Amino acid sequence: MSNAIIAAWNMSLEGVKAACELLKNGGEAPEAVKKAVNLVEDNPGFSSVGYGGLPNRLGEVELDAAYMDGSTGYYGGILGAKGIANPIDAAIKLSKRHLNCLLSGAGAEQFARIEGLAFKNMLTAESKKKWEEALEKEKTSPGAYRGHDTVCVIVRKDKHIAAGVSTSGLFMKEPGRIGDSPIVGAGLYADSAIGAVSATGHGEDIIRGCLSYEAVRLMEQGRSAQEACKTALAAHIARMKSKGFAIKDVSLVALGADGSFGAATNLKDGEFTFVYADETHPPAVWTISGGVQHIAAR
Ligand code: SD4
Repeated sequence: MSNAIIAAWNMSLEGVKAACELLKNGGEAPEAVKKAVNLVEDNPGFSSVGYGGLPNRLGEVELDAAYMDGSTGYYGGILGAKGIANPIDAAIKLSKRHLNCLLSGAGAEQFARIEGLAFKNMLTAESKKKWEEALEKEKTSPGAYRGHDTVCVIVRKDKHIAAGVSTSGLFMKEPGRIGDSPIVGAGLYADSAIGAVSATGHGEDIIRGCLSYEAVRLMEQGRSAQEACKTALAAHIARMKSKGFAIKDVSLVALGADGSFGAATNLKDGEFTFVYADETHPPAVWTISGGVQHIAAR
């Protein structure tokens, strides 16, 4: 099966390019996930992930990240950790463990220290400024801030599929709030025999639908990556609507073991971007138009 990478949001483009090079030079799927995610984490221009991430209400950058290996079923993740320069590195290291592989807060930080991972102050002057402005704005218009986006990367190298995510979560979140990203089945799910899916958007609504697992389950029943994403999201929207509420922003990206890829969103046409690359498609930004139905190159 051919190699491929899909990643949420156009901020992943440089990371995907670097990960493609790595695969071409003999690198394996986990290293490619790490590479693509690290480049986003390290870039303070991407204010929703890693260094320069958007802070919580107290002005602290709390990081969520996870990694799942589709061949072993092992996963690792950190929840609400502070100061770990590359949260995905901690998640990948934790994924070598059978138990104690999902660590929160101080425990995750202690693990990262023992492993010798780098620490730094993740709050840049720019993200501090955004936080101060949000506090100011809130005095007149509560909740008038936007900002989130998770780097979600799925790599298929031969028959091996792996997925990784990293985020600072929702801007101005309550301290201690955890989103979908480090929750296996919600923020990501990978099975090399079937495929992998990863989610971005309002974590609470993604968790409600166990959306990454649900889309992988649909792939197992024979749907392509695209059909699985579209069906899982549409069914979740309908189910929540029947309970009386509209879910907020949710987007999915997927790779199938059958060579398919797909994405779905409930954002407006063109608002959700993702990066895709395989042996015949060089790394490029794509978008969705026509609801969750059509994917067009951009
Ligand atoms: C969260 N899902 O913490 C993350 C944020 C995100 O696009 O992906 N936003 O809920």
